[in-house]
Amino acid sequence: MKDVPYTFQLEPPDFIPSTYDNHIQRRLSAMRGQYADEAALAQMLEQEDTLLYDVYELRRPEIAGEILHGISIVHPGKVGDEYFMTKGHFHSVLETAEIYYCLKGQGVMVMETPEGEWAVEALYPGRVLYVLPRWAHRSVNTGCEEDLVTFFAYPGNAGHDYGTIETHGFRKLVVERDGQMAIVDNPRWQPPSSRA
Ligand code: S6P
Ligand code: ZN
Repeated sequence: MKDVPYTFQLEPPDFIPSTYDNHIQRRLSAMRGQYADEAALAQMLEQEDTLLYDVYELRRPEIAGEILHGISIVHPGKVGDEYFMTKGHFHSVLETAEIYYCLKGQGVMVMETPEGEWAVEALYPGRVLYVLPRWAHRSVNTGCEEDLVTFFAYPGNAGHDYGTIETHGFRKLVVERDGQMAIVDNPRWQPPSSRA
């Protein structure tokens, strides 16, 4: 971890930071239960535990006042008709926001609040997205061939709650229908008020 001000480069075509501390890779096997078409996921897993996304982090103390930041790269592909996506999470400290800046590719951010309000915003190069405090977020690559690359920054004390999304999923799924991106209801999702 650096103890003097620092810079790093984000260069095309890959935008992998010129320096980073942590490289996380998430594969298909980490997404069991998250895709609507479980048979398609099982079938794909028989062939290969495909890499879905990479995250490159610059390490900072996980405390208020710091800003955690890095690069997220979601690769192109689908499970059934549902695009490759991140696991998605709420921040453990709900009242913490996040900024995303899209550097490459085409995609969307799927978001929702604990009360079930939802939003989907497009991501494309040059686009900045402000994820409000309290909104869970998942990035989805809707492109055919290109990676979806975003720079992200969020408060050091935010933490991650993956469990709520793992259990209930997001309210909306992003799928391909007749060659186009479509937003559909997640059949697994229940209103927060009716959850056990
Ligand atoms: C962290 C921030 C991103 C994600 C990354 C992977 O708060 O939102 O760095 O960690 O896009 O997504 P996930 O849902 O697997 O953490
Ligand atoms: Zn986040």
